[in-house]
Amino acid sequence: MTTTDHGNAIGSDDSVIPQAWETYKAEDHAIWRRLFERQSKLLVGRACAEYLAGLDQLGVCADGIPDFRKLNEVLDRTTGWQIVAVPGLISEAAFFGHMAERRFVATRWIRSAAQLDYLQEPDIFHDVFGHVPLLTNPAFADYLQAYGRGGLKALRLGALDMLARLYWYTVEFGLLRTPDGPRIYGAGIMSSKGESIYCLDDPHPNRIAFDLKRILRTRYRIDDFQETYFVIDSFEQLMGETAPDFAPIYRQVAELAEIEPGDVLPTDILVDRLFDGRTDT
Ligand code: HBI
Ligand code: FE
Repeated sequence: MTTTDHGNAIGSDDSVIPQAWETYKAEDHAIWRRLFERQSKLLVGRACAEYLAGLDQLGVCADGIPDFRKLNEVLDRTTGWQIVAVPGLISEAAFFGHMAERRFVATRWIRSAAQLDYLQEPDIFHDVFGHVPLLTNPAFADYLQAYGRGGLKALRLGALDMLARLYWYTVEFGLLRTPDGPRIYGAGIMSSKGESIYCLDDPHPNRIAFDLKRILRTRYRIDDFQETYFVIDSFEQLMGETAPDFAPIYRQVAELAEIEPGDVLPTDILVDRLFDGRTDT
């Protein structure tokens, strides 16, 4: 079992705890405010409209660390999701079990001023600012619940390495195609200053049209910005394409070679070219 910088062994404590919002100190709220102000400026014209609408609806703002009780009132009225607080990384079985029941697990600790730009594991800014706004979107909310159910099944089938790539390349690092160009919906990008600029503006990474089997074969980097982003057309597409039974898909994909993070295949549709008005052939 690995111990992380934050001192939690993954899966060592799956308990749901109170957020204990009253116990945050002025410094904690000040860190939230710095992070919120920095990201919310950057995300205009970069984050997808669904995300920005959710942020607004939830009342997540620069005032300070949000109180889960208030967020849960809004979520209850919109998609029926709830946020539950956990001490840190929890076991995969517990993580997917909550998700399958429309409960999103969020950490309650916030990074220190020295860790503003890089974290090895999620804190409340990543979890709440990055993930929670899209839980107000009905199609995304259904996708995440379906992912939780799929996660429990993948655990039984021994296919979690494959399925975890889908989470990574959609929920954490996904881009959405819009008439104005690609926009961010992935929480890992949303909560990162550097990557929210890099993923859209830098010529280096590949931006490839969503392709389920292709994603299940693609390794990912956890130590640097992504080499490849996958671009969906809509959250309905994401839900539709991941609705089928994955068991036969896992068997097919297991026979195929893995794809390295930066590889481009002849069959890939590069989205930048579509926006340039050139063809993808
Ligand atoms: N626990 N708190 C927490 N947050 C996560 O994002 C998380 C987790 N446990 C397991 C897990 N993620 C992963 O295995 C998934 O990314 C597949
Ligand atoms: Fe995350």
